Amino acid sequence: MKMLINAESWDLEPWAALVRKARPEADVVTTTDANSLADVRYAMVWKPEPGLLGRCPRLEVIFNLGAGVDAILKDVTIPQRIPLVRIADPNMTMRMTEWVVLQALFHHRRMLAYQGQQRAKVWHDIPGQPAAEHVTVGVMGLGILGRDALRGIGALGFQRVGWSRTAKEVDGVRCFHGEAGLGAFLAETDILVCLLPLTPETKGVLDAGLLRKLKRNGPLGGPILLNAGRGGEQVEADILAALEDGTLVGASLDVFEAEPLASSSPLWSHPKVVVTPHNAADSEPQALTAYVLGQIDRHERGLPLENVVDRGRGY
Ligand code: NDP
Ligand code: OXD
Repeated sequence: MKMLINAESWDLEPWAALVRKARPEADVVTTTDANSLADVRYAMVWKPEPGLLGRCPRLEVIFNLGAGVDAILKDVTIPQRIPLVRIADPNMTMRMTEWVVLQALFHHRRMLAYQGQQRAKVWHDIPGQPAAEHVTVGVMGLGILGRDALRGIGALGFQRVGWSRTAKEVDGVRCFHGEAGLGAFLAETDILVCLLPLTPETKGVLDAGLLRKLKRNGPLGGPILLNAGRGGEQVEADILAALEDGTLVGASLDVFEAEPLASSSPLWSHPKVVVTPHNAADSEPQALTAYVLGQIDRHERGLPLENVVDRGRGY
């Protein structure tokens, strides 16, 4: 089998070495001239250069080395007939759950304030710490990542609500769906977690109008926003304004409208904001290579590929 590996700004050699080690018979290429691409059957890619995949005449399956496919779907030259498989792997899922639990607890336990007190050498127990059972975490996106994050959050005793496009049932979680369910979902939410894919429908969804619908009289003094979905889902000017006027009391953002986040962005030094560099759920080469090779194995045994993206839906 011949495999192409291509990823914007990544060192490709460790990935190629992993594939060659697991499949010594594999012909792995990272070069993109016509000769190299002629017999490529599988492509393992992350934000590949536009037009590249359309130049592989014998391509059978594309493996997107991430869960989100918004970047690759921008390339309209990729033939529709080629299945696009995304990552859905326990290693990545667990990392995201860690990020959500960490950030939720960070705000719940008022760590921004305690860090400020520590710097000022102030010994003060801020009164009114609510128990987790009195705080509701609401997750937008009840997919692989959203459901596992809710599992992790549930283990700590928080109340849980979730919102998705279509109706869902998740044990212990009050589920809402669609435009009609959004208002009621937000009205119950103290800590809002966005784990939505970026699509035309979700672009800019985290705006002033939505933030104003979050629960106003909750035990944390106001709502908190955690976004590890995509930066295109948030309106950063609205988030900053909401933090100023008290519509939000804190935020943790892993993704941004433009990445890397510009040094001029006020988010970097905002006292109520935690910034992480789009690494909530990093891609670990060993785990993701094993996932891709497992899928190729299924494909070659005539079994259906898993986690094939619905391009019409956009995720
Ligand atoms: P899934 O495809 O498994 O789940 C997506 C969920 O979003 C589904 O529940 C879906 O609803 C819901 N959804 C999609 N569109 C809408 C909409 N218009 N309204 C309401 N709900 C909607 O995705 P994953 O859980 O695997 O990943 C989610 C996203 O997380 C990725 O697309 C990516 O952007 C981001 N991500 C970020 C990472 C990081 O490091 N920051 C790492 C990995 C992923 P339904 O179930 O009804 O279809
Ligand atoms: C992903 C990401 O989509 O890392 O996997 O953002």
